Amino acid sequence: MLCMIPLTLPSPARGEGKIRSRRMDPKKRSMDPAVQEMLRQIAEAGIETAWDRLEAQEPSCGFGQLGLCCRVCNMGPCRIDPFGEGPQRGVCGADADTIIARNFLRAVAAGASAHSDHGRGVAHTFLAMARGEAPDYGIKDRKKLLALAKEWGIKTEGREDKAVAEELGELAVAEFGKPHGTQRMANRAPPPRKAIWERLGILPRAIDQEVVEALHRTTMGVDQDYRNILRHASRCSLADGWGGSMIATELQDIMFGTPQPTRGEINLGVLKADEVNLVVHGHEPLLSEMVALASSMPELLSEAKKAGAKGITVAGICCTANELLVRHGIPVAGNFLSQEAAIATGAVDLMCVDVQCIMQGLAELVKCFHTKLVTTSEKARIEGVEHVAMEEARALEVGKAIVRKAIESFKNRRGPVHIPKDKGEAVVGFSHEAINYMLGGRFRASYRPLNDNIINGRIRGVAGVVGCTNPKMTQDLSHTTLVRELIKRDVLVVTTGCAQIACGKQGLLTPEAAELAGPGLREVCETVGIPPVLAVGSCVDNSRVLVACAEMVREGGLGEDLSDLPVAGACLEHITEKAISIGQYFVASGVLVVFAKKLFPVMPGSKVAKYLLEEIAEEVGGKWAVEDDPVKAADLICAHIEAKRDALGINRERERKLYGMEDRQKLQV
Ligand code: BF8
Ligand code: SF4
Repeated sequence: MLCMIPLTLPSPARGEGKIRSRRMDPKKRSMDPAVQEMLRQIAEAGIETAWDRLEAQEPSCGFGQLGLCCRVCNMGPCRIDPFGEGPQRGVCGADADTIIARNFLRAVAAGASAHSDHGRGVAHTFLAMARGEAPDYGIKDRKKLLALAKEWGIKTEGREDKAVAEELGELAVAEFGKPHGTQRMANRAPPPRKAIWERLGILPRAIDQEVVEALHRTTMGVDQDYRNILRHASRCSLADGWGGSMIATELQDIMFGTPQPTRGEINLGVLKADEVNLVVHGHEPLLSEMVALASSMPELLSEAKKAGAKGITVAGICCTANELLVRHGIPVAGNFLSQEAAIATGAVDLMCVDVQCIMQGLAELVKCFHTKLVTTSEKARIEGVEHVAMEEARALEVGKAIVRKAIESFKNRRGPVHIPKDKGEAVVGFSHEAINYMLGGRFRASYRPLNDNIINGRIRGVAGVVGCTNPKMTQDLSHTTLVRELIKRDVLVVTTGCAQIACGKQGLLTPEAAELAGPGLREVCETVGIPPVLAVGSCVDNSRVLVACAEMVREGGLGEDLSDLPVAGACLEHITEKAISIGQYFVASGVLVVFAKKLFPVMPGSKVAKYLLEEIAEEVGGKWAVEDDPVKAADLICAHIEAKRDALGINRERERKLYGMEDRQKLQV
């Protein structure tokens, strides 16, 4: 029996959870054998998980799922009958499309806020570092500092690095709330793309302004033209992708190092029975970098040994994990749906969380184990959970205090732990710079060889497979099925977020996975020594994918704009509003984006659906597509990629080759 302390959840939910857990086949809940193993343990102990809570919520509200529920004012809540029999307008007169579009824009605004507030936090710490007010942080990638400074018109010659960084930090902080002008990072987009944004009036201004305007427009009685509302969704999301997220990525690289290919291990098997296990969970690397640093300090290692542990293992969950993995090869315990399973191993001595994707259910769950849960961000506290405030002026000290708490907690272990053996090897850290270098040949880093291999057809195109793991789907199944299909068809995959962790668990992030790729992609991977699935980082690192796409255009031979490229994106297990923002900024950047049909919060057949799935392409070149089946999603992506190749005129070579042997033999007959 795992659970030593009675849960405080209402008994019906708990009791039902227990019965359901026993009934529900763990294989339907997750394809990850480690999570399946833990789900069996959890069911035995009668502990509830996100899957049980989902079942308790079912059937999910159909109005909400289709975006038809409006609660923006107190004449409502109002809902539109999707079958046309009940009310077709809210009290204010809003119709279905206005309501769906408003909900969609609000999701984008919330998602953009999450990424961008993370970015703002990084920018503030960066500025404090430059001013000497955050002494534990420094400049790890000087080259990137100087390159970004130059890009932003900051004088670098004859100046101290810290002076350059201070000016850069001030400009970065200003990107969030400057009264005039547009996002500096948007200048990285190819000129025709920027021209489209300018023409449509969606070139993003200050990030805060786009979010505030989104909330204003969607209050009762303001914007009532779904197209106009959704154009602002584009603008707001662009402030995320080409603004807040990109700033987060760039400044984190300067402070913590730009990822380079490095080895790592992924899944619950990274936890160690005889070591202090400290799990960092959330999204911001600011504190977890310090925790990781502290865990390797001799004084703390000797304290751990005195407590009877062989060492200290720091492992990550969610995007904090991805940040540490791609920069330092620090192991990953799991993705979003693994967070409860990690605690249920009984081997996690402390879980330290920052912001985003942290289940409140953890606070109850840890009561069943010795695990100590600690919140660290003023923005994200949990009732009843100890708070250790992150302070940038004494960050390493805070990191050390957290490691000491983990060591203390290790002493309270209550008997045998249950750690699944599963873990996947991975080679990760394919930043734009690393791709440039790896694929760029021996003499000069460039995207030329990547472009050439796309043009010659060995690589058909590039697809981003990104995002969450949703308990409404079997964990990891859609992501990894899609990835396997794509690489089999010679499509190079780049991945971020929980999808990246899903791929890592299954060994898809190794060079050996090239065996699963089609002959063209395999040849390229084996020649260069890269995996067919490139791990790019966290969800804010989707900005790296934008930069890589812009670089492919700049390199030449694949068109003039991002929308000309044979590329696409997919997120088939999405949960968060952040994923909607990411999807929208890729669409507005000219890319096809595929989401699961059953998770897409837009009523099929509505005008909003028609706009997002079709008409928007006439404006921005990109569009959404919806598909639940990952194999069919691969079909969609490949058809799109081939259509782009046709338009570029680079499929001619292949057609001539196809005409070769067989047709000649026929002619001879
Ligand atoms: O930002 S992929 S579940 S962890 S939201 Fe959350 Fe989704 Fe995972 Fe990272 Ni991204
Ligand atoms: Fe209802 Fe209109 Fe108020 Fe929404 S804004 S809750 S549709 S009255």
